[in-house]
Amino acid sequence: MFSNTKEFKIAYLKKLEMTFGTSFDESTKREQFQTLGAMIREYVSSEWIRTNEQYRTVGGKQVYYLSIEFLLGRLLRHNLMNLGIESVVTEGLQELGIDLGDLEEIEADAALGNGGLGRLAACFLDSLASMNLPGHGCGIRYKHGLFEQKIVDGYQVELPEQWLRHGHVWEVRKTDDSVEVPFWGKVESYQENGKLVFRHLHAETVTAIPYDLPVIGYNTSTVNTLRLWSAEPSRFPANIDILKYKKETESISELLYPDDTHDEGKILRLKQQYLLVAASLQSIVRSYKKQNRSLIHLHEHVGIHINDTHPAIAVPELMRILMDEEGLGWQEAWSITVNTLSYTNHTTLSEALEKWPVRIFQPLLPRIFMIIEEINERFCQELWEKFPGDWGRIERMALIAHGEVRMAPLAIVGSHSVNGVARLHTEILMEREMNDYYQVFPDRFNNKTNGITHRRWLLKANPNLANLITDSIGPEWINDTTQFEKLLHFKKDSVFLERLGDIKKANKEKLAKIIYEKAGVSVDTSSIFDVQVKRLHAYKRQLLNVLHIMYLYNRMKSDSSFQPYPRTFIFGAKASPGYYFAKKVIKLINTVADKVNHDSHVNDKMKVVFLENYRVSLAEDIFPAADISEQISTASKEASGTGNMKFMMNGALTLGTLDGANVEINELVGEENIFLFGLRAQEVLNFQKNGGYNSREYYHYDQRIREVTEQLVNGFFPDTDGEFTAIYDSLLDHNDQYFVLRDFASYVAIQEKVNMAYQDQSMWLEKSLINIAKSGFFSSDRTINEYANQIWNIKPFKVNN
Ligand code: 26V
Repeated sequence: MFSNTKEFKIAYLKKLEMTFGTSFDESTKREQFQTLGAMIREYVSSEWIRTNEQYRTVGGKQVYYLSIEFLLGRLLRHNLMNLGIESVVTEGLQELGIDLGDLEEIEADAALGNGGLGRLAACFLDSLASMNLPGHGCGIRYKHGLFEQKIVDGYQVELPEQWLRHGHVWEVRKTDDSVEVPFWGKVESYQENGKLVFRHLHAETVTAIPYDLPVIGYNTSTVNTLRLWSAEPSRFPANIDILKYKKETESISELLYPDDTHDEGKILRLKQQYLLVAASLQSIVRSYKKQNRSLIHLHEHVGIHINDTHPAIAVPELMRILMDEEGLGWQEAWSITVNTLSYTNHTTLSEALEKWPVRIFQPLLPRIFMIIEEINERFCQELWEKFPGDWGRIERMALIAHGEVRMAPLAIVGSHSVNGVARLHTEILMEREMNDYYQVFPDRFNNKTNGITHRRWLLKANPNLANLITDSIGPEWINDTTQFEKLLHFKKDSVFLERLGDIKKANKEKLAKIIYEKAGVSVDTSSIFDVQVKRLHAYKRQLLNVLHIMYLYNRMKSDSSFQPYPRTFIFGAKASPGYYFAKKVIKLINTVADKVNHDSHVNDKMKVVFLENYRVSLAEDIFPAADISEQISTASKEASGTGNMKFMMNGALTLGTLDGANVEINELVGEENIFLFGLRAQEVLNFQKNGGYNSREYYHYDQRIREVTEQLVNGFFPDTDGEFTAIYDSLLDHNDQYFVLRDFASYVAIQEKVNMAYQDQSMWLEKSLINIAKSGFFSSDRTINEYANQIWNIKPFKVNN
């Protein structure tokens, strides 16, 4: 299509005129962006077609990653980079007077996810394609992604997100591949040729329309597919209120995680999950059958991955297809199902473990419910034989109990592999949370420590650091992240370290500009950039971070000899719209920021910044600029964390608890190159099991704690009457479930160590270098290789062109 700048320019101008019927001089930035996007998509289409064709005819086993979230972010520069045409395009545009950076800003983030789980899915897609692995994503094309956050008067305000307003240039609508998905109705059974058959009658059907996105591998011909489903009305059934039906149908793919505090919201969420599963499985089976293969061998050619429990209905749905549509018997269908499916758990928090009331589940998905009942019956029978008389165990382990369908147990029983996402997390699953199941299926459980794509989070987000690495150790690290370790040769190389310091400084200046533009705060780029960016949740303890800032403020006000090294505390976080406590913490951060930033006694030494609307594209500017990575969850609560890995890869030092993947970070970099504090996971779990923690004691014995907690409620912050009572109560009346006060002293002490350490710049840069050098382990290429070899049994397949 084009192989040099000149050809690119000609093709680009022609495309722009043809698409928009306008001359280049008259065109808007948006038209210029859309033109470029459309061109790139066309550019990959022949490779996309070839990949699909060869997968169908000569390729081996393929895997499908079912996920209710894909947090893709922007795709323009990522795609250009992976295609290897970034410089041709940049130059061509430049010659036309266009800055690629400006066009990039036009693209809306595809924010079809909340946080870590969705971003992990996006990183995995990049690794699959870049390593020539036949792996595709299946998700939902939400009309509105995660809400846009505004901070008004210190409060979070949620605006509907509108990423599709101008269309999504990367997608292709595939009407001909649409499938029907039935809800409600009744199931009838009757005998046919001596066999019991089932029919789903009077169902309300919706049409699932797929929109395909190309997933372009780095420097390879592989183009995999992310298929996102959208719900539309089917042939309008007779005698119904058409408008109501249309609205109800379209609402299925309207919103990410609709509010599910009421039954109506619960029904909608369950509909979303079934839409994803039923549409994806039909489409997978359809394309499998095109290969003229019998479904008896499905698991030899197809793997289906259940990302958290949201797609766990894949277990009964695959059983339904194999039995009701393909006529297989139970035993045969069950063995194919278990061998095809695998499941990842992403959290042990009980409020996030899905359970559906039978009264909702059964009428909405009547045939699926029947199959779960049968799976449950047979499973409980097996348990009874294994543990005769142990009623308690059977009740704990049943898939349906106390009027609820339990999704995690369904996924465990119906999959051949169950994995956690970091070593500690997997241990906690096996030894505690899922120990009952581990005893029955010890071989199913395994660990796959998370990873991140170094192509987006280093090569793209931090080009200067990427260049320094390439200059120093050659470019092989891009395809093989074990090469990162070669950087260790430069530990004592002052020229290298100085360049590393300069790059960090430049990245901080870039972020400082953004901070000034977005938040109106000017920050000192020689201060320590101390960053906590992640979803807002009590267990992640943004509160501990703010209380420490309040303590520093108090001490600086009362003791003029106390002169800590200058710091900029940076926060970014969205709170779930119905999560009262989390929203109060956002208000508190902004209230403290206001106080600190306007107090001339302290504001040359410290600033507090809350960056609104934290999202993938903003994250790409934040990670490269951080000095300190705050990973301070209550030990045992964070399954893995992946932001911790992004910071590390960009040379920030971790300040954290021994939780999630911080455990592996610590092991890799060694205790001198990380700042650890706080309770260990085992201690937290013991307190939770046996009691013995009394937060009031810490309040009484630690004057610093007394002062900061009292300031939440004593008018210290003007016009905040009653504002922070819930926070105060959580700490003192509800015994501080997340051990904030218990870990406070240890947190203050480690922060003092950070102050000392930062003042020896060459030492600091050496630590930073060691972190980068050891971060290769956290490439999602490593993670995906483990999934491919140990769970999915898929092999790289080089597409021929
Ligand atoms: C989500 C929510 C949303 C509403 C408020 C309550 C609540 C509680 C927990 C969750 C977690 C959902 C699952 C999830 O996103 N887990 C994250 O998965 C990441 C990728 O494996 C992992 O790095 C994070 O530690 C884990 O929290």
